[in-house]
Amino acid sequence: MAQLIPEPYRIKSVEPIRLTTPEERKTILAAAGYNLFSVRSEDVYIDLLTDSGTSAMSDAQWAGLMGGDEAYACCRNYYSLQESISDIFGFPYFLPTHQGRAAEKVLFAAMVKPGDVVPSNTHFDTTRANVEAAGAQAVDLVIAEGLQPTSHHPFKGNMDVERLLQLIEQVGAQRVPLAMLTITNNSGGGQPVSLANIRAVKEALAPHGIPLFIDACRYAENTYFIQQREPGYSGKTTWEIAREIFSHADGCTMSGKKDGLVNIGGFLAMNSQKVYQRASQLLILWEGFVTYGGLAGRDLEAMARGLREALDERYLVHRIGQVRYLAERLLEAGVPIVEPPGGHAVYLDARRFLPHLPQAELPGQVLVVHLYLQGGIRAVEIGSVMFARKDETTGGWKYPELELVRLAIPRRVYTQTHLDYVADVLIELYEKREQLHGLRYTYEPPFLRHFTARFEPL
Ligand code: P70
Repeated sequence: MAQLIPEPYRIKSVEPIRLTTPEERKTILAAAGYNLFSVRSEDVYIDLLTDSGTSAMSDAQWAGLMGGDEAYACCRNYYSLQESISDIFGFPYFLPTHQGRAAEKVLFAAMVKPGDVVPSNTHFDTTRANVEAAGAQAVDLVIAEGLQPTSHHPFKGNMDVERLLQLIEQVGAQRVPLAMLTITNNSGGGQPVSLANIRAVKEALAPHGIPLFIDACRYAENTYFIQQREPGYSGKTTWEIAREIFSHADGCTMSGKKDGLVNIGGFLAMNSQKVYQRASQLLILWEGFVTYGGLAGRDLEAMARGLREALDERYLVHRIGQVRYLAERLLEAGVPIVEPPGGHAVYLDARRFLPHLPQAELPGQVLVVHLYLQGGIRAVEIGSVMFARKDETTGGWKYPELELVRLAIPRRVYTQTHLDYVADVLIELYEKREQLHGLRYTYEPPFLRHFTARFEPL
């Protein structure tokens, strides 16, 4: 039986949500061209599109908003954020940004030059795009187990250190201005990275003088996995583990929209004063003065508080437990998912769910469409719609290996009953899977296709 973990909070403020009728959903979907990015949020019952910016803030965070100091320079909330960053991450320098990708843009513009190579376990899409925008090459070096949906390796987000060393030797250390580690590894299913791996990566980089930056979006979830799974860490607090992780790094980028438990915000932090000075110039150009970086004083305060709350172990037990609960309910019914579940989402394996549909008929998107039709649930396709590439010479398609659908769980937003509802809808859908038909494009934009493509049923 899936293990039930009671919520470590009670509800003080509620936001009504409405389940539309199946007839309404049919009309809504057709009008949206069968693309869930075009469906109004009001027409969604359970929204699992992303865990980013969708968290519920605590009473302490809402109270913090009223303490917003909206002075242009050196507002008091900047200093409370400084204190949180110093306590958790230990970096002496930081710059607030409006979200994660802005921190990435500033970092790579400050440190990377054309022709450089930036290795990572797996670059998230925006990280890769910002590395490439700086004229450099983004290289993914996740361990082989990280790409196998049924491998039960405890740290599937780890970097392959051998391949990292080979890469440095091959291109020369002078062309590697920094290396990244994404914790947890979002593109690999929210899988954690172990402290042993973080140490090994740092040891591989240090003799070459290559700094290590961590994409820290889901750092708190990663500390919990280390505490639960890594030998020697069961007696350590998530706070101690966080300090140890970042003691091996030279800096980090952060989207506060994940483990910062806020709806907007991010930052870039580092040890090097030189990098800080260069990045400050770019921040002022693109985001705002160094003490607010595109955020209001109140946003800085909410993030300062959220970063601390995310390390609360009672919260993490529930958070990770909630994701695991949904995964277990689906596994019990035989619904194929990526195993083991990561920290922020359950990923359905659409190829095994709908084996009768070839990738040309977009099984991941079919599943997304039917989840909405069946139960008003919004998920996101991470498969052919997002990643298939057209061969320019033959006009044929090259399909990705994995055809997934992500059910991302917003933090502190949905209850046990909501997740049971999601599981029930999915299990019903699985029982009638043979009746589901494919989709084809009616509009296919040239890039970032998934956001604006339109479809029709075959
Ligand atoms: C997600 C969102 C954002 C992200 C991330 C990592 C590891 C940086 C960023 C950028 C993006 C998304 C995807 C699909 C639908 C909606 C939103 N991830 N690094 O859900 O941060 O968004 O603040 O610029 O995961 O995974 P930011």
